[in-house]
Amino acid sequence: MPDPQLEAAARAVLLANDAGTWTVPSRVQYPHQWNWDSAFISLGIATYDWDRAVIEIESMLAARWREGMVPHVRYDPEPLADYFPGPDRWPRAQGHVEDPAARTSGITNPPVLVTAALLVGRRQPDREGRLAFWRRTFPELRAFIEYLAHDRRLPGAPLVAMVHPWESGWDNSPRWDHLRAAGLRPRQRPSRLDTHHVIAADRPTDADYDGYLALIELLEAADYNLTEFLASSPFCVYDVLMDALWYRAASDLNEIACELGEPEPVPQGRLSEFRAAFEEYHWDPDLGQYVDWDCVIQRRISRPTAAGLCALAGGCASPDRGRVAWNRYRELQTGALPVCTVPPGDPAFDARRYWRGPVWVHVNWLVAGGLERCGMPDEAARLRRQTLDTVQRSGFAEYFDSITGAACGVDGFSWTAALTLDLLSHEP
Ligand code: 2M8
Repeated sequence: MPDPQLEAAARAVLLANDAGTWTVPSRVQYPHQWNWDSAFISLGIATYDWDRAVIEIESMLAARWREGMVPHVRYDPEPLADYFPGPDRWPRAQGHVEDPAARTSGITNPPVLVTAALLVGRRQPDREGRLAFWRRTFPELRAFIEYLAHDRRLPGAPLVAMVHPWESGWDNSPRWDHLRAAGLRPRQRPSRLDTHHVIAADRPTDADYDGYLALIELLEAADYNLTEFLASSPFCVYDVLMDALWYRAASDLNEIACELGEPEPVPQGRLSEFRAAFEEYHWDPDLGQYVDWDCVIQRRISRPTAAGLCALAGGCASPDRGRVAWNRYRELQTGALPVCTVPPGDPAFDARRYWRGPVWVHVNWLVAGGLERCGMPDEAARLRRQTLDTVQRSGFAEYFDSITGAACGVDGFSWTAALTLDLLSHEP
């Protein structure tokens, strides 16, 4: 398919998934609004309909909590029966939502939405229109960044404590296998809906879902208070990607403030303190990779995955270490397509099973941005082209088999289509 046809097909996917003021990731599998999905989706929509891209971001912000958190899911009241878990699993969460009419989950996602607001804004050539959008959204974008910095801060480090694998968006990554090993059981175990449209062998296991649901119960019991949650939870991590994307979002928020003539909301001193902690907690000198940190047992989760490479997009990692990490990972992923989320030599590797090895377009988009920041523009350009080739061959799938390149998960997936548009728009 030549690029103009690919572009038209990508737009058609986004139009088909348009729910009015937001875009669902997939009509069949995820019929609500997802936080970081909408951020990536807005980047694609902005290539052809700026006003609609802005609405995508603002409708997500409209589901915010009084504390400033922007939840990971905003539920559409219509298709509630088509997705599990629904808002009934998060009853106390509803008491935190600012808009009494909105229904949300009780956890968040990496704050890509702030970065999307900067990038989408920049696509508006009319200065007044661009500034008006930033002025409207600035207070909520800022509150989201501050929520993560304060309400998710543990004593000792200025990093972001993450309380549920769904917050990372890498649900069943081997990075979170210690949750499965903890053997938590939820009080109730209703039947899952996610295996109706995708084969069970490609999705997280029932044991993973037990952990996800049990953590929701612990969060509910603590009424979303971090200290209370920690008293009983075996899961709390510094996710390398959450931290990196917080840093990126904080820097991008400063840039928006500068455009608006406002003082920097996140002072440089705070950013450099964050950078130092990022290196201390996340760099694994033996692996030569950025990895995650388990806040419960106070140790690194020493497992190389593509999350550490995505983190290079945050701009807080050392470019020298970034180059080491990329070169090591390239050796590890021999035999698989770039960038497989888990390298083939890892005992948990599965080329098709969700976050345990496949290739995802938004992962490659982040890694390519990180390679550029670390001074590897040619590698970045090659990866972007390889990513477009995969989509050309296999379509706008949710994700791709990292050995064969075959489409996996559900088809007609929004962020795959949106980032295809963004990648095409930057092609030389
Ligand atoms: C997946 O996560 C949801 C739970 O939030 C699920 O499996 O039901 C992940 O791939 C996540 O990263 C993504 O944001 C979401 C919607 O595309 O689906």
